[in-house]
Amino acid sequence: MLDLINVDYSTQIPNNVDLANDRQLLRALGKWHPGYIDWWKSMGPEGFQEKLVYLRTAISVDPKGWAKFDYVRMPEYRWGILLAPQEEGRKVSFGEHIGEPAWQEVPGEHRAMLRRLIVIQGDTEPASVEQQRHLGKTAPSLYDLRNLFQVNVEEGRHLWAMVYLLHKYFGRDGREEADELLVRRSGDADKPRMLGAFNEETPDWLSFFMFTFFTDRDGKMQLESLAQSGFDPLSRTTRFMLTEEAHHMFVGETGIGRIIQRTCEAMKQAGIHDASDVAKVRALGVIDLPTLQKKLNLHYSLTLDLFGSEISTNAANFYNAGLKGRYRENSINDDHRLTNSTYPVLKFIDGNIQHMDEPALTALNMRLRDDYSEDCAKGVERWNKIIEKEGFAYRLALPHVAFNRKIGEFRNMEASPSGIVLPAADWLKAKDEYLPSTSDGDYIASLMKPVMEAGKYAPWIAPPRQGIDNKPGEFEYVKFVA
Ligand code: BYC
Ligand code: FE
Ligand code: FE
Repeated sequence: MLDLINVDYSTQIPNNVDLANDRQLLRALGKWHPGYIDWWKSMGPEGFQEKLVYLRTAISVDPKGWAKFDYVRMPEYRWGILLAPQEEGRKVSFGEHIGEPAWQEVPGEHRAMLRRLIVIQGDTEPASVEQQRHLGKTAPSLYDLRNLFQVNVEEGRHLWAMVYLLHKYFGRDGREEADELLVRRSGDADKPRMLGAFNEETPDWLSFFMFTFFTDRDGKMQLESLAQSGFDPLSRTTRFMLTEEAHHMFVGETGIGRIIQRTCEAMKQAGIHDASDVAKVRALGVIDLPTLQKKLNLHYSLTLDLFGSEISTNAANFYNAGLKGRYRENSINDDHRLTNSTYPVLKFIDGNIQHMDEPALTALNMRLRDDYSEDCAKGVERWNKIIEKEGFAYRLALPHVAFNRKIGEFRNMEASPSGIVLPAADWLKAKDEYLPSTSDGDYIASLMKPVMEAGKYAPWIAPPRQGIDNKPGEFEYVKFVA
């Protein structure tokens, strides 16, 4: 067994940052690492720490072969520090520093802002691992169990990625922030994680798939924006993180897709034509589509809150400073300064939801949220294709952005999923039709019985079309005897 305290950091941590020759960084990481392992063991996947899991490990940044698959015990996973290759002559591509060479060191005037962005990004990564800590116990298959752990170890690596930046570029206060990242806890009353959605529970596998579809997709949008950063190490770090993020969203999209598939097959077999007949569908032991819609409503609205306020001077400052760009900044055809342009922002004015043109700079959160919604809508359409193909008229849809919000324009009002403004009393009456109720939660919980036999699946979810790493159906993704 690998000695976790006395790891040879220069060889045990896959890296392309010449770690072996950076004594100071090695020393700092060496001090941080035991705390990380303690955190992983106490807050990471419960009950499976000694099992052998078939995981991919990032070992290089070569697009053709950046990962290798093998059985590992999770605490021995080789969390690496990998940055996308440096682009020769890269320039700041937006904001007031546009055209200046990208920074290889922290720009002094923007230091505090930059550190805060890195800390917020870093805080979400361990938070999600904490939120998913208990799911192993109820996994619907070894395939899904392995995917959960894959997502978990990679979120762990994303924490490493941010801690690397803090240690390497921010000196003592960077090290203090890195320590704090191991102190906060998802859902803790005294030391919660920084952003709202990361303090919510992930009580069941339907939530897990919705989370990886919706919330990991916020990760994608935010990482894409940070990948534009004029601070080159942040850009290169987040660009590589995006390679891994694709799999997280795959897990969510295919997870929900397989649930839909299974439900439709069961309804067809039982001769049920009306997918909204919840009682009849539940009698089959599968997840009815209206409950899926409610879970979707919940996770989408929680995730929209992660974009911050529609109008934000923080966002304007991040952009002006060249620290955080727009989604696909470089393919947008404008001045990349935004000092004279506007953007239509959805607002709540005199009891009505309406668009208002606002200065584009302060509307950047809204713009990114719009890009996000568009991306989500495509995924929902792919789910609808499955329903349609199975011959049902039911449709899933994203709720209106004003629905169930706690941050921004719509935080002090209530709206239905279709965007109709509701008086508080009406909202309270209708709430259980829009969001998962206690009895919905109980029903889903009743289905969450683990299936731990290779090649077998819980009755509420269809098998995947393809194995991970092209493995056959019977493959033992998690080994219980070492
Ligand atoms: N909860 O100007 P405002 C991921 C605070 S997910 C609590 O509207 P801003 C992942 C805000 O901090 C991606 N507080 O917002 C996914 C500010 O506080 P101060 C994570 C909130 O700053 C799955 C105040 O309210 N990465 O990677 O423009 C699994 C006013 O805020 C919230 C990032 O988010 C909230 N929801 O935008 C694993 C990127 N929203 O400054 C991982 C980095 C706002 O007044 N972060 N507040 O004390 C950012 O770019 C920005 O901080 C935000 C907020 C977009 C989050
Ligand atoms: Fe992540
Ligand atoms: Fe992720």
